[in-house]
Amino acid sequence: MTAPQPTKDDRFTFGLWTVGWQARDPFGDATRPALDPVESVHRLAELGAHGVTFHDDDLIPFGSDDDQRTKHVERFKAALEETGLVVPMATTNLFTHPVFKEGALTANDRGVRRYALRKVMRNMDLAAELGARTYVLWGGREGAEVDSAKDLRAALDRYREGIDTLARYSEDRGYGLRFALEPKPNEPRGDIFLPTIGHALAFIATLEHADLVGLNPEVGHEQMAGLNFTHGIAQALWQGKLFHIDLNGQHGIKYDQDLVFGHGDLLSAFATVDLLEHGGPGGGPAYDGPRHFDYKPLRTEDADGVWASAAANMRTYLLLKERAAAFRADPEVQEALAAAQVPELAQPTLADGETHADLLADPSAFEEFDAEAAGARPGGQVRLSQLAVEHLLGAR
Ligand SMILES: [Mn+2]
Repeated sequence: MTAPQPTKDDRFTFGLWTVGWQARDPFGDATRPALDPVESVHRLAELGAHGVTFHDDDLIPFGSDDDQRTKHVERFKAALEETGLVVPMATTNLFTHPVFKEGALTANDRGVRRYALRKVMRNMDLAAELGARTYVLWGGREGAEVDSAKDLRAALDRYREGIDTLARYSEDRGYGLRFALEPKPNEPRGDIFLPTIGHALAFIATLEHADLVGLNPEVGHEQMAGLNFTHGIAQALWQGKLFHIDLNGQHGIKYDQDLVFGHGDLLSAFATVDLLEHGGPGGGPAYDGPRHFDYKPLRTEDADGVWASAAANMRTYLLLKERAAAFRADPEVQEALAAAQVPELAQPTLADGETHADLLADPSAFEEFDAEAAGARPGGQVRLSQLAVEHLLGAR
């Protein structure tokens, strides 16, 4: 099989912190040297990426003075100009420095909360300058290990206050940013606030600037909670809230693995790509934003392995995109979908203008309805599942 080559049109993007991860973990030291963000920009461009994303501290080391900051930013801008890479998204590191050990926007300490807001606003200025459209907020330290050490409802009040303040700042400055909350159930905190897509969607509905706030769901984060990622992003799409996406791989309920996309639950990855590429109107794309990879090259890999793993994310996505297109174009799949009555779900349950009184007056809906026959009808689900597996395996 000839491998599809990524191009900028595929809109693949990577966080500087992904390829730049030095593979320090809670039990071991770094296994790779630090990577210059400028080198990452060039290498990712050569591999066919469309853009890069960053936390403030990925680009400008924490504690840099203004002169150093300007130099880091200017070098980065020059690399973007040379390669044509764009910065569609940026985010803030509100988790590494000890100041955030008890939280950032929801820290008990008001001074820490005010400092966190300023740190975000400062990087929003840079994000807007670099042309970013989306600002991600992952609240890795917004949570607790000790329930009695946090007033949970006050924490949600402060979270809401923080997000609304940042949204107002973007509007008042004319930045036009949209904010994307990234749910995660745990790690590094024992329990993180807004742990799943569902919690975050419910929270967003309470915001003053709810229209400017959506989600950045990550494959592994939902799967760490035992949830179906594809179902989660489908609901986010349904509510118009899939503002960004973090693609990676995860093997079920355990620590956050951040594997290469598709290197965890491959069938789920197939369903995700099928939804993104074919879940929209007329079978077209359901999502037109960047395909962003938030993964970590395995700790066992050297520098060459880092770039091979970056390429693997894009290649896997494109292969799954090919497989999903073949699945959708297969007449037997179409027939199996019809046999399983999948298209029928798009038909409203009540007829146009029909009321509950009309439903009560319709004997075919109840009195004459043959529940035994409907209960005995074959589902055809396994056939669909096997067709997907066979397309994935290249057997069709
Ligand atoms: Mn992750």
